Amino acid sequence: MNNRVLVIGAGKSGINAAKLLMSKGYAVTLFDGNPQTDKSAIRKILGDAEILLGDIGEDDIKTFDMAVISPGVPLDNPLVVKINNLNVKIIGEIELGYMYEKGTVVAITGTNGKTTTTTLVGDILKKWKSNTIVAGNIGLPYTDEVVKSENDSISVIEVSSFQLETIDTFHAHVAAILNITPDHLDRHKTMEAYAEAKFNVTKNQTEDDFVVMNYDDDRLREFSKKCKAHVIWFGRLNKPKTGYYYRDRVISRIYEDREEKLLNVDDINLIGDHNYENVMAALAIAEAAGVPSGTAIEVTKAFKAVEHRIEKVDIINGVVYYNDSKGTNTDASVKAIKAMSRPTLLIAGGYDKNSTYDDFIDSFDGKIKELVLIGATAEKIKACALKHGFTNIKTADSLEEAVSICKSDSEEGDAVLLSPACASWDMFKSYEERGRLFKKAVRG
Ligand code: UMA
Repeated sequence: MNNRVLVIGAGKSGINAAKLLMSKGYAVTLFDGNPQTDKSAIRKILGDAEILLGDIGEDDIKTFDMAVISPGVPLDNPLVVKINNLNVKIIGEIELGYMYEKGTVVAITGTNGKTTTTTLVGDILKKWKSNTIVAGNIGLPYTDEVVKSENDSISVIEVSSFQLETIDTFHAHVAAILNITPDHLDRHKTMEAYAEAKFNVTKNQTEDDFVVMNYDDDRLREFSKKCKAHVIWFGRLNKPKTGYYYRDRVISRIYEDREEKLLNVDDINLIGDHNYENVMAALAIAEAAGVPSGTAIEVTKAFKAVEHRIEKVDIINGVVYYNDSKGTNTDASVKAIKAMSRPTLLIAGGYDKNSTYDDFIDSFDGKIKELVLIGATAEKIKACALKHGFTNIKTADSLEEAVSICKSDSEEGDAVLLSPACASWDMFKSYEERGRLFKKAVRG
């Protein structure tokens, strides 16, 4: 690597990429397209690093040997295009982190279930090897955590399609693709391009590696034909010849000639079929990483739902409140709705990612008794719901107002679920902020 590096995006990823590069002696310029970015907050972490806001001219770009981009910066961003045209090498922050990786990598991607699976795999591996690292899209930048890696450590990294677009030498000994359903189409444009980005997680894998994939996903079955790594399947709707299989509340390990019952899902704290898939994926990843199955099962039984993922907030006047703020696409929200066992008042709506909502509304299936809409997509979702004959809809100007509508319209025995089916970026900084505000409003 060369001397002058431009880091694009002054969020969590960019700041930590800059910090890592500076610690290695590089001259770093941190750039953010938002002219309002608070320089003083950044300086508290990066000291005297050069910070540029707004725009950069060609002459300045030419002075850099390399650029590192944050996941949220699209490759068709005009600055990124300019940098490319000027032949300055561009890598993503995951690739940068990998340059300093000393141990083995487990990389987990998929449209939904990434964080739950990554957290569970992290817990299992930590029980086995205390120097396990958990990082990535989960909210802990890889560039920050990788400095703790050792020759015998394992880094469990949650990787998004955004992060996978810009890897080069990144090599996962164990990769996992949990599922691929429509998401982020505003950025990737087509499902094919989105899937290709996810497939990148297997880039650089060899016959000595493993890839864990969902046997119920046709796209992944087709893709498996091209994988060099050994595939470990997990399935719920279809039984793989070998791999993991969930049926009648039991998860089993299927071998060519026999089946071994591993776990009854009534003995775990997660609910919903999608979570049983996450558990199967985690057990498969642990197996591929070499963890004894007894250890993996013991940790799985003790594991609790991750914050913002169908997280039970409280029971007030007989109404159960669930925070599923991580329901940032329709598929995730459909799963949350399916996991509800009571008549449910649903709060949905948010940032518009060019999604369609037909499947989401279809999944209501008599279970949703009222829909309270917020955010940029409120009118779009309302029109779709009316088209499907669902009429009990209210709109609110804020999340607090939506919670208060649900409080007055619900009755004992109901559930109130925040599962927006949309990203949060129209009204909030992140889905975490949205989820925390929801919890505050519920308890307030
Ligand atoms: N920015 C620009 N130009 C652009 C776009 C953004 O300058 O064209 C600037 C913004 O003004 C902002 C900064 O870039 O200051 C934000 O960078 P970022 O969007 O990459 O966000 P980070 O704070 O660095 O967080 C990122 C991930 N965010 C995204 O991918 C959008 C976080 O995933 C991740 O936890 C974090 O890195 C640590 O690795 C969040 C996410 O929503 C959870 N991910 C999506 C998802 O899970 O669906 C992919």
